[in-house]
Amino acid sequence: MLNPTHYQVIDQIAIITIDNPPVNAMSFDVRQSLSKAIDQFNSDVSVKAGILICKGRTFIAGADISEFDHLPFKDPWLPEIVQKIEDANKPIVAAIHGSALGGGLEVAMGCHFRCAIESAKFGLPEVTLGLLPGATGTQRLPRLAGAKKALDMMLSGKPINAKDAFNCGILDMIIETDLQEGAIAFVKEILDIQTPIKRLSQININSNGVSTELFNDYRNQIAKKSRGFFAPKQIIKCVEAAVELSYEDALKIENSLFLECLNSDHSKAQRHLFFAEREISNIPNKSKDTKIREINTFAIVGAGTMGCGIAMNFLNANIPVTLMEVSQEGLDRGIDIIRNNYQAQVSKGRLSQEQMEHYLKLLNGSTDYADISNADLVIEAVFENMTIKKEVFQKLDGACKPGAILATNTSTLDINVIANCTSRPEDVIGLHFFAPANIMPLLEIVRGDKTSDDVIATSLKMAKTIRKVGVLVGVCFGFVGNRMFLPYVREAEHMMLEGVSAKHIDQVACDWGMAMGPHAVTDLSGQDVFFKLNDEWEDQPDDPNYFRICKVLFEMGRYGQKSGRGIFKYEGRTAIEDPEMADIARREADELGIKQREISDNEIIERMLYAMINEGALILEQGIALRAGDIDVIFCNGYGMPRYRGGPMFYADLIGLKQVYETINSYRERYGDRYWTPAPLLEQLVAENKTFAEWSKENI
Ligand code: 3H9
Repeated sequence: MLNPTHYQVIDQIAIITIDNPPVNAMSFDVRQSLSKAIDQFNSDVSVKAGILICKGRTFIAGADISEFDHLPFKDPWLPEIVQKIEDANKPIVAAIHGSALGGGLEVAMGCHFRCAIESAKFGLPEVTLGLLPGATGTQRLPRLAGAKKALDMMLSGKPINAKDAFNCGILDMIIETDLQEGAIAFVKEILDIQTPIKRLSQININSNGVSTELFNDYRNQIAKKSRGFFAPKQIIKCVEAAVELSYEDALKIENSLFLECLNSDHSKAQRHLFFAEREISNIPNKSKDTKIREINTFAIVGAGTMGCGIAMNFLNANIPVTLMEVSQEGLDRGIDIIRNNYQAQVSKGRLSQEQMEHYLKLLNGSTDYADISNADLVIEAVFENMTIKKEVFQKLDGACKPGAILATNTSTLDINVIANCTSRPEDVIGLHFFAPANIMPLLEIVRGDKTSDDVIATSLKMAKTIRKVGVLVGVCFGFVGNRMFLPYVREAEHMMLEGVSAKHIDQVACDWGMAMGPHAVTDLSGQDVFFKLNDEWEDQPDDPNYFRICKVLFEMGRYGQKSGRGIFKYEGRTAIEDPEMADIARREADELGIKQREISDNEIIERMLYAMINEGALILEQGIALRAGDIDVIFCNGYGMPRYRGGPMFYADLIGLKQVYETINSYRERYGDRYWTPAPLLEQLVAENKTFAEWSKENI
């Protein structure tokens, strides 16, 4: 057994140190060794008090999430450890740096006092994993900080800082010197003035202002904010129990609801994403010697909506950026877009006026390529047209210094063609942001055939700097996200021809959990955008049904939200069903010889998702995405897929690939081979009884 817990005595104070890199997660070895250390502490007559502290970059960051897939848990389990600490016969103080998260904060709340350095963070992020704080956290935090604060922290999952933690009672002291020295001084003070030990399980919750109404308010809040998620409702139940029942009885509820969450598909999906989002930085065959290029100066070419949104990412990270346009008028318009975006945030109280002014000061405008000749990274965000992009890249090639990274924000075009029109294709990469670019977390990092490893590594690092989820993908039409999204929308559209209303299709997608229905999305991006996007695609299916509605709407000038009418009618941004759409669909169906019929909700969701999954399988076998998990990360960060579904490939693994395969074959019988031929990889995995996740592990 490893022994990650050390016991040492200084001035009659036991220093119990956990050392389990990288984040001191409460793995079995930590639990077992900590349990022994507490036994030693209890029986050590030479000590008067103890300090629980951690080595490395952080305090305990929670239970070891990787153990959650291997039930039953090995004893001693975390709630027992927390209780054992609280039951200790002498005071124990948690001394915190870094983050005390989840089980880490629960362990700290088992201690009798808590002190921390000012930079420390405190949180119960279990909800982000589809869980609840199941090591007595739902019972202790309301006792320490009040039911409202506890609910806010547990339902948002967001950590708070030391000052806030001190103000709400979580912390007894903020230490301004060295943590261990400060904690020792704090313990000595407690001993001197004989401060009574605080055992949270034995104190009552302050129920002032806590009523049924409060809980109902939270239920209403989560109905909107956390639509479809399972764990938030269970968290509220636990806090309600904490207020209404004895500690012991309420704890039984916490325990049983924790297990329910843990075994739910939601939590499995969210845990999968936790690891998948960390795995994206793991690039196979990357040499350890790959250097990161130093990038300090940034420029964006193209001050349209996209370019401006991209620029805001840098400004928001306090990084100066130069925005370039060909005309002064276009540049002024772009700067206005950015100012108006920030102003809207100020009006909503999300940003201070001062902060906005600060960001705007970081923004420079230019209409001259010479002004960006010194940029370390230039992102082109001009009109989505190959001729224009080539022109811009030739200019960049001439203007930019050697070693500058030249990136394109194209969403579909061939990066290799763009790269090859420069004299330095190794410096060219795709950085595909998603609209609205200042908000959506996803960034597809598209490697061209000649993109150098250091450009890839630098881009991945840059994504983290501007707080984007950067996923490395390969070149093909639409890369990963748009390539898979097209079959999803194709089916949604085709079902309109078959007689299902756009509203109903969108409702089914939203009931499944999507943030928006497919038709609302195409109306938002623009039917013109979807039409042109397909039109640019050399391999567009030779099929008159393909995106037929989109084509007709484009020809009618019904572009969507921007023209007030697309698939829906718009009053402001509110979509209203347009009865004319049913007529258009019927007319087109007649012309194409498509029979209209009733389609079940099950078929609606299956056709959209399975078409997407089948494309995902092709993408995997072609090496366009490195892992199935990368595809899942893309869809949950850029396409409004709910995290509790875990992404399309996880969802397919969960349903079972055999079922997906058989269903695709049944659609093949009805609709033909063109769109419904199962991907060879899907066929292979069904034969081998494997999942996409297993295949990804073996093939990385
Ligand atoms: C819980 O506590 C349940 C209890 O309430 C009830 C139990 C009964 N476990 O994020 P990073 C790994 S649920 C296992 O890149 P950073 C991570 O995978 C838990 N592994 O670092 C990565 O591995 P690799 C509640 C974990 O500096 C490496 O550590 N707690 C865990 O950007 C570095 O991670 C949470 O949800 C873990 N708990 O951020 C907190 N945490 O290098 C989860 C991390 O192989 N953790 N790893 O890819 C975090 O939020 C961040 O890791 C943290 C550091 C902010 C701590």
